[in-house]
Amino acid sequence: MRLAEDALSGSHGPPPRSLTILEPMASQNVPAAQQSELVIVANTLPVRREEVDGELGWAQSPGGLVSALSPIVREAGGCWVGWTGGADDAPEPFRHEDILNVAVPVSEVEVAGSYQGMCNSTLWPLYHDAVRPPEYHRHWWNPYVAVNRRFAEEAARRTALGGRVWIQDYHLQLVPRMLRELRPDVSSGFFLHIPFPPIELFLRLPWRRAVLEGLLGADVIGFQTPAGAYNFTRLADRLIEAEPQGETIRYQGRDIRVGAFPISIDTDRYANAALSPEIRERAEQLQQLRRGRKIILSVDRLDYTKGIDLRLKAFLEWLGREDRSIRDAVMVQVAVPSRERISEYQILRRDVEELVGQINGEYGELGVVPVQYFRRNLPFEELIAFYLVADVMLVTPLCDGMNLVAKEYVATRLEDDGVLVLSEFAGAAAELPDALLVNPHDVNAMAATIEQAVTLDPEDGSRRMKAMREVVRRHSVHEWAAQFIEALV
Ligand code: ADQ
Repeated sequence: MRLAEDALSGSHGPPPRSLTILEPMASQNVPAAQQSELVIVANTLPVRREEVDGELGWAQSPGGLVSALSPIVREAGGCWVGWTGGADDAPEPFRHEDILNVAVPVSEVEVAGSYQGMCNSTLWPLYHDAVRPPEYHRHWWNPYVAVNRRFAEEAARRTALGGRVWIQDYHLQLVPRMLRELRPDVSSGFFLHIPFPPIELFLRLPWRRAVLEGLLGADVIGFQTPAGAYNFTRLADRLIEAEPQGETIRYQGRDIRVGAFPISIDTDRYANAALSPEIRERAEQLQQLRRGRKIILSVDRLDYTKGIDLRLKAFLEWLGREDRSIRDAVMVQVAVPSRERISEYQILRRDVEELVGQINGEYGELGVVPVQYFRRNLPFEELIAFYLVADVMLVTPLCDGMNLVAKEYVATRLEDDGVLVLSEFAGAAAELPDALLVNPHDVNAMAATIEQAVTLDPEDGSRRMKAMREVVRRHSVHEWAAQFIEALV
């Protein structure tokens, strides 16, 4: 059944401000010779300011996306349009390691309305199963539109005739359509890093039609999982006159490809790091943590979608078993601070820290602490050393687009040992069915799975890890990026 147009606008006043009427532009003050065949558009630039020899310069940002895309963009003589992350901070376009970085200015009011508001307090919780209530504020929508328009205009200026533009993530969902209006000659793709929600949730969004039409401006729309692609296709069928036909949607005379492009990691980088003598030495030092106990590790951004609080409750429950004690296992929770200006994140931090205090207070003994909690960003080498000593890796998000931590752990287990406990609701579960899969909302089941993990038959564990390692070996982030760009012809 298709929803009636009236019903769409009726409950929310007039239909959303039209996104159209952007005049097509040819090159707009960037000479053709300086335009790029391949343009990446992402919320942030692939570089960040860093002090080098006492002087402020630019350094490549950490993270899989940047390391996967940089070589491809470089090879294509390409350009990256993004925000520096600072309010009103827009240095002139500059080259860094052969990539032209074009900074888009975002004002302080826009950071509050678009980034913290619409992106992180509306879209983020809504797309993650509404595990926290999304907030809908009309005064956040206009800054979101304005920021998207600025990104689209910059991408339009920078792209060569017939070039390709790849737009990343939920911050920029209106850009594909705006770009099409400005530059009908370019082909564009959009990739969503977070889950695309079921229609029943998406329809709550007051600006649902504008967002859907924004996305449908792309030629290729990629999701982490087939479920995301399915949700999107079903929505397009219900909400507007789009006709799904297998892997494509026919809309306004165009065929739009919709599919799953599961992201991965730089597998070789993790596998090589696991062989590094310095990192192995550091892992040996970390073994001191063990003192006869199993090491259970979790590594997350401190985000309410990651299920950190329920996981701690499950560990508490496991410790309470008659046959278990703090001499059997230590839990190491590493949490990198995130979005700290948003109140839901402040509440989460307080809850997590209270739980850690409760467990350590109830069960700890002099010199034996059951939960080791580190609220910080670990350097890469230290992260790998932690992966190497972990007997059990608990990755239990309530909802997650993919979850790279699960894949990173697997990639470092060169001896096929170690047990991955993985949430059914992480995109990674679709590719790693050999993990011990768990429902993160079910604290009893999680406690039982922790028990299963610490007692798993080594042969069974090794078979599972081998199969998972093969998956991440075969499909790295480099293949992911190449496949998507190839689809953009
Ligand atoms: P994130 O929600 O940020 O990404 P994730 O995929 O787990 O989640 O990536 C986090 C990255 O940060 C990993 O590379 C991890 O190693 C690193 N990290 C986390 N905590 C750390 C710590 N304390 N110290 C150092 N490093 C830490 C979004 C989506 C995901 C999707 C990715 C990529 O939410 O579902 O997998 O994008 O598409």
